Amino acid sequence: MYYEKELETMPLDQLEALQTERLKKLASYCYERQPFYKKKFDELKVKPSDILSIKDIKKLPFTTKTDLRDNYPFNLLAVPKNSLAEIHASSGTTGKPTVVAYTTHDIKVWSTVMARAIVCAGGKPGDLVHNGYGYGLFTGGLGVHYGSLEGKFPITPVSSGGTKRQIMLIQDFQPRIITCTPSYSLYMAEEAKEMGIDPQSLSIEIGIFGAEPWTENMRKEIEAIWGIKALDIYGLSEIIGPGVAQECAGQDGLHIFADHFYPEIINPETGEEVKPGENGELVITTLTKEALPLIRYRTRDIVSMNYETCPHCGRTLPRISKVKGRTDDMLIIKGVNVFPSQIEEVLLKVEGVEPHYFIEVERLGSLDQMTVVVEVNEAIFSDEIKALEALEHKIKKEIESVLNIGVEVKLVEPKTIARSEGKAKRVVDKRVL
Ligand code: DLL
Repeated sequence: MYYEKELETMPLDQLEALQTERLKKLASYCYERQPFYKKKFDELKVKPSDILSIKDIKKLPFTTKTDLRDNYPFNLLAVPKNSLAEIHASSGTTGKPTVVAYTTHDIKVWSTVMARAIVCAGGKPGDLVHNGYGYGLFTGGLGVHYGSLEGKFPITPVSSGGTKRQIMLIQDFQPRIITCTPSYSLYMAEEAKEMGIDPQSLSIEIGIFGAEPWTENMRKEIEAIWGIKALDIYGLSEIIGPGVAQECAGQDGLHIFADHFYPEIINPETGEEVKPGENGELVITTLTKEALPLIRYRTRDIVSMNYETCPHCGRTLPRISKVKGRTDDMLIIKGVNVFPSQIEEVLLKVEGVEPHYFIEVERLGSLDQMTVVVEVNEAIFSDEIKALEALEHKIKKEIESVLNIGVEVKLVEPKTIARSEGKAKRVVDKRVL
């Protein structure tokens, strides 16, 4: 099933022609309406008329999160503030947030790509959506909301939190689709069990999970606990929100809606494009946005790209891999690059370990010390100390063989690690760097 069949299945040469046409328009649009881009183009001595094909995108400048911060709040707008429809802001961990703005046209694009995403995940018009993404400045809640209205999926705008109440509503309303972060879905399942309800007995068949990294092993856990198909959705506020890319039931990469969001994968150090299949930083150009279009935005997310037509669903829209990490959440421990996802992948293979963990990094003297804190299930926890120690040792060895550095592992009692209703915090870095 497709939402916009022609656009989702067009031959790649036609897609490229559409991207070229849109990029040419975009280059002029940004040059004329965003002084920030005029300045950048002029510095690089590139003019909109130099853009003759999508391949010429390489002539254009990159845009970074810092550029957005420097232009806070409205200096990057391409339209007057009074013609906006909606303004969001992405949570800044330090300093000011970054502003995300939409015209009515942009909201329509967002609604459409989100409707595509729900259909791509297996949604059929009429399916009830239980939306557990937070509403507010975070784009998760409203993005799914607009897509549901557009695609004619009745929606319950539950937002995040009030977990026991969410379970009651799922039981009573019987939605087919649930949307929330993968970590929140685990928390919900746990609360359901506490209420004496088996999550598998509930009506949910499809989960559309994203907004944070999650591994294949995490997917298996979630699918088993809920008895559902768990599909990955990717997006970021600066580009539009959720609905940039979506997995189909083939679970082999996320179809990126490349008629609206042009993807490039680059080596984050050199800025050069990497080959299909190689890992690199995802860079996105918004081909159709009006309020705040971005050219070659550096997402910092690490993915690889697959341009083959999907054998499962027939979409030609290229596929990005699951996000493997972020250039800025890569930990450098004792000089070795470590992504939290590598640790998650190992942990969730071990029998008796629960999908709740975090990674603590400290500096002891001049040495980095990484401790993986993970919950074990009741059965293991009530075992003898010896058995616990043996498990700790086993996990330590397995992580060390993947990372090639020494780590500490600390097993903790079930339900002692804080649960997340949104994006889970996996790393506590106590080093003063
Ligand atoms: O998280 C938008 C979103 C909402 C996507 C709901 C999917 C579902 P931000 O808060 O701006 O926007 O955070 C964007 O979150 O650059 C990634 O690092 C991360 N992220 C988003 N989706 C995924 C995913 C929303 N499926 C940042 N896998 C992005 C891994 C993801 N990381």
